[in-house]
Amino acid sequence: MNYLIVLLLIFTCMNSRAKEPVPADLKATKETASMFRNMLKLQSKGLMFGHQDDMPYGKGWMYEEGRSDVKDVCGDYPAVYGWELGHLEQGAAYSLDSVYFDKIQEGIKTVYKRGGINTISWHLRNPLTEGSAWDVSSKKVVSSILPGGEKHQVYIQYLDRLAAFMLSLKADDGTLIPVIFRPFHEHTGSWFWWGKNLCSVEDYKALWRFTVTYLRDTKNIHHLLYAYSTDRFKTEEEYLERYPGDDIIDMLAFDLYDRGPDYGATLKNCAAVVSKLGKERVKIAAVSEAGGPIAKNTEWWTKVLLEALHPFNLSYVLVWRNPWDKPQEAFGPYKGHPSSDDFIKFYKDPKTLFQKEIAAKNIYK
Ligand code: BMA
Repeated sequence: MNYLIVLLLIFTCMNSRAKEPVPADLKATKETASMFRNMLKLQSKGLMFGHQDDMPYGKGWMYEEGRSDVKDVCGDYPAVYGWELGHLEQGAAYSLDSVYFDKIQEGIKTVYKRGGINTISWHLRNPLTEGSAWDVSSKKVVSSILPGGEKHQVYIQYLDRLAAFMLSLKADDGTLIPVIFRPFHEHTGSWFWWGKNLCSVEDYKALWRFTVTYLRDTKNIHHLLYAYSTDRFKTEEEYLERYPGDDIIDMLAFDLYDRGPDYGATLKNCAAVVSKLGKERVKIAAVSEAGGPIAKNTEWWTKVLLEALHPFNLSYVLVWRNPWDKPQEAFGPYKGHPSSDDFIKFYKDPKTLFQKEIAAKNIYK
């Protein structure tokens, strides 16, 4: 009998291992697969806090080693760090937000050492007109860069530069550092050249599929998790209208900024949809960008953001940057900010997770 029980136990263990969630890229590196699995697991433990460009600059400072506006306020770093690669595609030395790409490389490595999570956005220039990501003067941009299009080779060059950057993200021992890559975001709006009114559903999906296939199969890149990230939406159907497929996406996310009194309800509705879909499709669910009027509503952190997201099992909420040169745009707290006391409450709430707690979870193992 004992023999049978042991066999049964072995079988059950093997079976449950076989069912462990895996990233869409079946060749994902070990560390990337661990990050995916652990991020999913962590969703039921708490909501990670993220901040865009937390490391390179903050309110009134740039490149101060170890500094972070978030840490200046609550004593801990964010768990998730957002980075921006716009202008890398042109071979520039620094991003559209004036951060040197070698600083981003170094920073990503530091975050990995700290045990935090890196996520990358890409406001890439318009490859047809050579304008910015916000140049919506032509509806032909997406079709022009797909295979057979007149600007396909330009886009290939963009991707080659992106690939070289991704492949340079290595730890001291040569391990490729897993990152969440979030291109073509807010496509349910029409302010970027890849937006809703600027390309067809088919072309948007084809853009995603071409990009991921090229990076994975031609460039042999297997340390990325891919995030699909809309702007505000009302229904599941609307959310999924341009979804390129479970075989290339790992994270279901949305961006939502507080622009008025309906924010809490809208945030709740969007969070409910992505957490439900994430559960059904075994994908990470997150709020990939957020921001509120924290200077005016000094209790925004607990009374608006946390209040709305508390009921859900989401991976993280990332608030946008604190530009060193545009104080009116600061979405994170900083030393002396009127919302600091409330941010400390938000930090101390058992629901939120910051760097120290995440480091203890060893998410890359
Ligand atoms: C936007 C603004 C811009 C910035 C861009 C890319 O939301 O913050 O100033 O250049 O993101 O980070």
